[in-house]
Amino acid sequence: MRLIIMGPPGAGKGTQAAFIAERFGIPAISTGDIFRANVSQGTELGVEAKRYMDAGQYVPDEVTNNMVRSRLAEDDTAPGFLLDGYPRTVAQVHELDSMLEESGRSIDAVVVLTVDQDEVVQRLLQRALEQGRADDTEDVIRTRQQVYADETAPLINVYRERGCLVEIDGMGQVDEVTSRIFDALDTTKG
Ligand code: B4P
Repeated sequence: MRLIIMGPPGAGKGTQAAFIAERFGIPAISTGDIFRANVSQGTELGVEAKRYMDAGQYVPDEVTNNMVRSRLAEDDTAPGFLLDGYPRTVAQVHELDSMLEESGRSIDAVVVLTVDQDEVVQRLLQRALEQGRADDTEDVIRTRQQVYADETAPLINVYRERGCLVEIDGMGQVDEVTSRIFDALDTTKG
């Protein structure tokens, strides 16, 4: 399975990505996690990414695309992969298309989690208490939501037109959402 999971900040992408990856035996590749790992290791990439992440803005496409290109070249992606949080812009969609075309691969399904905006702000404020992420303050969360609406929401139509969109209600308990995703993906696989 080659999958993408999308949704606004706090929709539960990272949470559900772990379950999907385990179920299908594929790596979950989270661009947010890779950036955070670089930030905590103080790499050049981390220093650059941190400036954008702390402000709730997207890291420039070129930086993100190069990072994903080298990750998708690793051997563990041969049986499939789940991209969590990538692509996030139309330019990233085009770049991903060419990366996949070069390696003779394609995406099977794009899972989109739909959620209530105010509810997810509460989730993220709760995460701020538990994990202390720098981009989980209320102001930055609202900025991230706006950036998502402007830059990423239009991608839903791109994948709908390609016939691979799987829309999932992301509200409710974590395990309820997981079941909805598994049911939908089982149907998709036929
Ligand atoms: P991400 O790490 O992708 O951040 P996110 O949108 O907050 O999603 P995350 O996966 O962490 O949270 P989730 O919804 O699972 O990106 C962070 C930043 O990195 C971006 O703002 C950007 O700067 C940069 N970046 C990443 N990718 C990029 C790209 N492609 N291009 C440019 N820049 C990029 O979960 C949120 C919380 O909700 C968790 O605490 C979870 O426990 C909780 N939760 C989940 N499901 C729940 C449920 N059903 N009920 C209650 N709580 C739930």
